[in-house]
Amino acid sequence: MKVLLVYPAYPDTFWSFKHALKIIFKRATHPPLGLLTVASLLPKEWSLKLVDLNIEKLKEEDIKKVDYILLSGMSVQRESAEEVIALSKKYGKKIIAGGPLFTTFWKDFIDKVDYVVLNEAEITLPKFLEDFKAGKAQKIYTSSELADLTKSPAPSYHLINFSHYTSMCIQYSRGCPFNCEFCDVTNLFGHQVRTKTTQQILTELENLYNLGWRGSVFFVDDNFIGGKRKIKEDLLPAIIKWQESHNYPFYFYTQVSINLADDKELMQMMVKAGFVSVFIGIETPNEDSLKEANKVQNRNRDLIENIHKIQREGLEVMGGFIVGFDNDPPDIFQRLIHFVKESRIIVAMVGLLNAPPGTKLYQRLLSEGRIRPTFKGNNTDFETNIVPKMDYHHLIDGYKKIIKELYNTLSYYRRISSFLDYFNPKGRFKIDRQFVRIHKTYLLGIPNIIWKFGFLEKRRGDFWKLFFKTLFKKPKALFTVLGQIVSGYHIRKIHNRIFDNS
Ligand code: B12
Ligand code: SF4
Repeated sequence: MKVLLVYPAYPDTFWSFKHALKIIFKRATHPPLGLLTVASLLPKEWSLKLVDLNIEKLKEEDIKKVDYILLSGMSVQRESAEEVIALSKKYGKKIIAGGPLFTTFWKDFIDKVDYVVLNEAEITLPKFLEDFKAGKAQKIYTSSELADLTKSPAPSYHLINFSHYTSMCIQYSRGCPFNCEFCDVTNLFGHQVRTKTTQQILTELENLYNLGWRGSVFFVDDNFIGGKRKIKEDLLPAIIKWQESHNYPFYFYTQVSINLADDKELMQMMVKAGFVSVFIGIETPNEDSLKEANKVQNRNRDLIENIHKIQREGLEVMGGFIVGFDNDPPDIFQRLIHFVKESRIIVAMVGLLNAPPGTKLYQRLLSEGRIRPTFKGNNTDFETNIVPKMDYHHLIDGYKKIIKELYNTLSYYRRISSFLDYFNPKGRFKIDRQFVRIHKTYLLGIPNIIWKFGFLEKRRGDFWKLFFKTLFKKPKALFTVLGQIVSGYHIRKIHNRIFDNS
């Protein structure tokens, strides 16, 4: 059996980082970990090829040669997924579809693909394969049971070409103990935090290492600190030991909840293990909106001080923010701008409140007649599927104001500079020289960043000020700062395009 695993292309969005990737000679930020895991669940005798459309085009010869297409994707990749389906049909190839897009919107695809194998493949795919072998495969496979991750196979990393990606992905846990109204993570992966074993993670790190990867690794967990005790007692000590014995080939980033700030020991262990940054859903500085969103973990705390605490321990904080809550007051935009500047968060992903189907927010707004049919799955493109309480035009104007204020070059560089004043990368590991040597990003990317922002772009003087400040005062933060400069450039480009079209 010859199989083609296809990952659809992202549109040009905040998270695509397309404009930044060009500068550092890369094609995508992350490989499709879902498909790499699915690949490991398929019969060993099948011949597999993976095509990530963010890296390369789907060639007609590739389709012609295979028996089946396995298609994955998120909601934002719908357009590209539809194109893959059309092309596969043109050559009479059968499609097996799975992953978040199809799990959420299977009804839209049931007549377009041959099989939908939904939810977690560890549960549904073996059942499908068994029936398939017996010649009695059904149209749809779904399950409310959640997978035991200790039985999830190591991803087939060998199917991808590392040199095109900025970061690899690894997953320790699924699920989140919290219950934020707008989030579909718990709907897809449950409340109970399920984890792989420490040994599985060490094997996966070892696999990446043996295949030659060096540099950034994203722990894609919904909330890496969802089960604190296990990571403090077991996982982190093992990663620290592994990193030391391998001369720190990797640095990590992940997603956590704000209560990380309450645990100094945990922050220090994460830094020692090689974590350099964390993404936190801050959402809003407005207490009533946090209450409305059931964001209990963010309530009744000094969020700015908490963020500073994490930064002082040596972790950069990226923040997710949302405007458009029912309880947002008219001055929310100004308050949010002030908050981001005070917190010294450089990359702040500010989005409009959207209600993904399946969330509690979706149910509530549906019953209030406030759901619109347009859900694209991307909350940073000035579109929303909800009817906000606030006047829609006031919301969009306010949102644009935030973006303009936070992402103009001067204000962005100033935020990096003030972040540097307080950021303490002392506890950070010494970077292994091999990874600088091996990684194209550093060999070619850094000179290109310096050339572009120091000689070609606007605000060159500000770039050099920032560059030398980092070099002399916080040299360990140099990669972070250069990375942020490139990210800011991408975000500006994305927003300019959206402003031009609106
Ligand atoms: C890493 C990640 C990213 C990364 C990289 C994505 C990548 N290349 O894989 C980045 C940061 C780029 C990203 C961005 C976004 N993401 Co994201 N992301 C994740 C995250 C945290 C982990 C994904 C992952 O690797 N999981 C581990 C693998 C093993 O799980 P999996 O992919 O789900 O695959 C399993 C099953 O789905 C299934 N499966 C998957 N594919 C297939 C295919 C077949 C044929 C079969 C049978 C089964 C199958 O089997 C796998 C094993 O169980 C998930 C949350 C999560 N817990 O999964 C969100 C998630 C996928 N992202 C989501 C969203 C909304 C986004 C953004 C739109 C956010 C935004 N507001 O802009 C952007 C869009 C990207 C873009 N460029 O525009 C949603 C998708 C919801 C949906 N229904 O589509 C999720 C589920 C989080 C959430 N609930 O909000 N994301
Ligand atoms: S903490 Fe994050 S992952 Fe957990 S429910 Fe809230 S938004 Fe979702």
